[in-house]
Amino acid sequence: MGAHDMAKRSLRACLMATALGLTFGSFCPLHAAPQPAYSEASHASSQYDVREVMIPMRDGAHLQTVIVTPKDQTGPLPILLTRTPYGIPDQAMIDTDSVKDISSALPSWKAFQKDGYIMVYQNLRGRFKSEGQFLKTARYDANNPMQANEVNDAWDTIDWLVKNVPNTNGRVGMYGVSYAGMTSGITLLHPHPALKAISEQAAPADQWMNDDNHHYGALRESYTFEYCVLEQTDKNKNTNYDFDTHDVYDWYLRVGPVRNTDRLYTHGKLSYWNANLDHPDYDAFWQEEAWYKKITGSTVPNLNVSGFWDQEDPMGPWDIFYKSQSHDPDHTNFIVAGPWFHGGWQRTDGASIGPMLLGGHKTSKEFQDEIEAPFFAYYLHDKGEKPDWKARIFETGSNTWRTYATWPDKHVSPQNLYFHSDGTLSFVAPKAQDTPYRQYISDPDNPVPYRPRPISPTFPVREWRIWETMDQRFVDHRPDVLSFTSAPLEQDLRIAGPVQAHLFATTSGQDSDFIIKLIDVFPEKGKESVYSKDDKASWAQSLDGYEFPVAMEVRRGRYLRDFSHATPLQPNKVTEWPVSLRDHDHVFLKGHRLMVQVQSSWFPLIDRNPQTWVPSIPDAKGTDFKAATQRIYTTPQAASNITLPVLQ
Ligand code: PG9
Repeated sequence: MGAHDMAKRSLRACLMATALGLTFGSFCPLHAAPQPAYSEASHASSQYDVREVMIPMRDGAHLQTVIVTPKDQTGPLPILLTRTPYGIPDQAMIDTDSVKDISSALPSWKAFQKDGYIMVYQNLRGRFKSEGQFLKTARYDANNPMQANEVNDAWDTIDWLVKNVPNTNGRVGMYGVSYAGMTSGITLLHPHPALKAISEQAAPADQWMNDDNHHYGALRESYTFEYCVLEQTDKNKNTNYDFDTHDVYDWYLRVGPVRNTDRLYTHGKLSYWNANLDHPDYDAFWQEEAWYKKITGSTVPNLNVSGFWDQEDPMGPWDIFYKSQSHDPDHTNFIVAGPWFHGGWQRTDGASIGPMLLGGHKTSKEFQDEIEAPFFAYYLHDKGEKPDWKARIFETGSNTWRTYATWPDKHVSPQNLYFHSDGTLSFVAPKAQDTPYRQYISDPDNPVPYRPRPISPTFPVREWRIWETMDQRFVDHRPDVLSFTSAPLEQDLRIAGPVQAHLFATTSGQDSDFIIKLIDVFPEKGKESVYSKDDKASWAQSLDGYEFPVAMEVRRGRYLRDFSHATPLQPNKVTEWPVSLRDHDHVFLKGHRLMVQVQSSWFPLIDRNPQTWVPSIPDAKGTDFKAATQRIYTTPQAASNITLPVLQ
């Protein structure tokens, strides 16, 4: 039944109930103030009243919503709203405090309770009991007020909440991680007047350019496929794909060209997955999804939050932050970033990132108590001070919270770290030399794994969360991975700001990928790690000699010239590959070495590039995949390097 039919049914039931003189149970569009306001279920709990309601949207669809009110509420409170596709917490979760296990109810809700909030959780349309169709899209057409989208659904929800929930102070905040970050952030495009503060956290902003689904057009094969299974298989649950192998590297290699996933297994059931395959280029479909481009400025105070080791949406918060900066006269646009995987600031205490300890800090707790809660308290309760900073960043290496009045910091000076053909790395530009390049063979039949095998499925989440912190020694012996390493640093090297690689490279093929990793190599005898040295079982987890990735990125050759139109590369022609490695704040400590690794596959995170010319990679044939010779140039004219934002 479509949303429209549901709405008609609801209206008919309402009319009938009214005619019969009954009090209508669920919200009725004919009643301005429905009686009772809370319709479906109301539960007793020791500390909270938990009520479930179906809130009507403008097109008649009703969205399943849980309202959690503190029992000891003495006066009007603000509302904090989270909108999620993953399932809202039920009574049991709230009572047992197990809400941390799902992304819709974040642990920091407890940190908020000292100030007092009415917490509201809503399932997005089409998920669980919410009516309508799950959109799985960030589209928004300002000229079509009846369009079903997350901007209008948030607007209608807030409008209903301020009119129907008793004893509020009329102010609403929104927050959430990832999908729920997107549903918070996207309200910047048309905020309800009662929406006074938001915190988008790890929100995707441009799914083709650099978030969940693609990075510069390279398809994030395993994540995107498994995510679509998770959300598009069954309306009433999150579904994990049931792989028939322990090592999904094998499964994806066996599948071959990406379209085979659908041909062999999912048979058209995953519409969003198929959209990814049908739209390999940055076409109108993806440009419409890149919702942050419609931001005109900081329309609602917004605390953007990002993790430097976010394996899903590393770019979204920075895109939203930078775009909102274009018009921020009241200084209401902020960013917080730290040593966290995707949503890590809500899921762990943040005392370590991978095996690296963070100097006794509990970065997540510090964020929740000292940044996030005061932010909402200021805007929703009039408590405390307005933040007088632009960026609060936990810098790794020095393990220090930094406060920046501007971001990037004005004192940064860009310095080039050059690759040399003898495998070294230094701030000295290369001189003319005998060997102008280093080379390797990239073979799509034997792609470089993105983390040590066996590779577990993305869901339920196991190593997936922390793979970006994994020791890169697991590949640096491979003949198809080039490593460039510096001498041990004589003093600390502090970087804060955007990191940008410039690769000068050739391929013997007509298309190719290059993956670049900037790595902090720990001394052979050094730092303590989260693993005890006495524990022989965890010897391999010591930080001694650890190759810790600070930044990693992929670029796909067919989109070097134009993201919207794929074009072949000219074989063996030296070409510059600019690769943005995003913003970072890290200190490479004295005695550590810098390393750069270059490779041409990252599987099955990124789909394999056939390295021959095909109009669409998902639709390539098995025989299109061919080995290619890759050369990385290190001459004065073609000096491959990484530009680091160095703070003296
Ligand atoms: N990274 C997930 C996601 C967000 C939005 C769209 C698709 C996926 C998430 O963690 O919610």
